[in-house]
Amino acid sequence: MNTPQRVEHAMTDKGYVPLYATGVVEQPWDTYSATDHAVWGQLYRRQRALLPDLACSAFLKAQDAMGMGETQIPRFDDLNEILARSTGWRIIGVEGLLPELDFFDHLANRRFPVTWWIRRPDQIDYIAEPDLFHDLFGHVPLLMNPVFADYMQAYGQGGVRAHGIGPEALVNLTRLYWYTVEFGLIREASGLRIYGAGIVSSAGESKHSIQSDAPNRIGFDLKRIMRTRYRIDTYQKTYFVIDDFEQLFDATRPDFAPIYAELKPHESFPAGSVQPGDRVITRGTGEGWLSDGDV
Ligand code: HBI
Ligand code: FE
Repeated sequence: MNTPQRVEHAMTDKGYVPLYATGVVEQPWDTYSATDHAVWGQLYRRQRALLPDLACSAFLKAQDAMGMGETQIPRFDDLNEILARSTGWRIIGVEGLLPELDFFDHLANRRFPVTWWIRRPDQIDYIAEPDLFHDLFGHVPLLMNPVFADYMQAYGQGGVRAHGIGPEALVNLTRLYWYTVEFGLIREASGLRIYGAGIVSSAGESKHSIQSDAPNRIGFDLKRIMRTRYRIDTYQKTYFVIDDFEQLFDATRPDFAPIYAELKPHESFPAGSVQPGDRVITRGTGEGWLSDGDV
């Protein structure tokens, strides 16, 4: 495998994070080693064994339709042929986490940035930053769903606007991404199911988010989410549950500028709190929660 083009480390609200070169790169598929393909295969098999009872049907259906499999790391070009025909989205290769405005601009133009490199075997269970497995296995399948695909674009457009409004607006909007695109749950006839990429790409959190008594599960509420801090280094203390993807897309119809202004004087909520007015689906026991570390 080539070497990722890491540019610098920067202190952010999420701690000390690596920043990468922002250019779009061709997926260097021929440079993946047997170990890289084996890491993909191991992660793919483990998640696909777990997810039939845990992930939402749209995710599972889309992943099959895209032809992702365990034998080798998928080629972006192959996935793009299928994506282009279904929703007009396209994946592009990137070195890793992008500055927010670059990231939003890609989404606003229906381009999803996928990290081209995959984690090492000793990082199978946890990696702090997005790699190819998280981006491709976790995020890309739902881009095949027309309503979710439109939500992602609307989010990117909202991100570009929030970036122009200021840092507090961006914090509000980032929480929406976190509690939906990364860690969202959806109600299906068979029960609660996962759609968030951060969950479907994690064996531990896939089980925890659906089966554990520890976390709160609360009905989706845009302003509530925008005020809620989150966890980056432990399982979430709270998951927000949508009824369908239309609910998510509809939430992005209003102009967020007045909402940011309304929320500005208010304090944020701790990640594990239950608030008056919450539609509580399950109130968590809080077992195993660390008392600090919300961001
Ligand atoms: N860059 N490549 C990449 N992938 C992400 O998921 C990502 C990013 N940059 C910023 C970012 N996510 C977050 O700040 C979200 O708020 C959008
Ligand atoms: Fe992600």
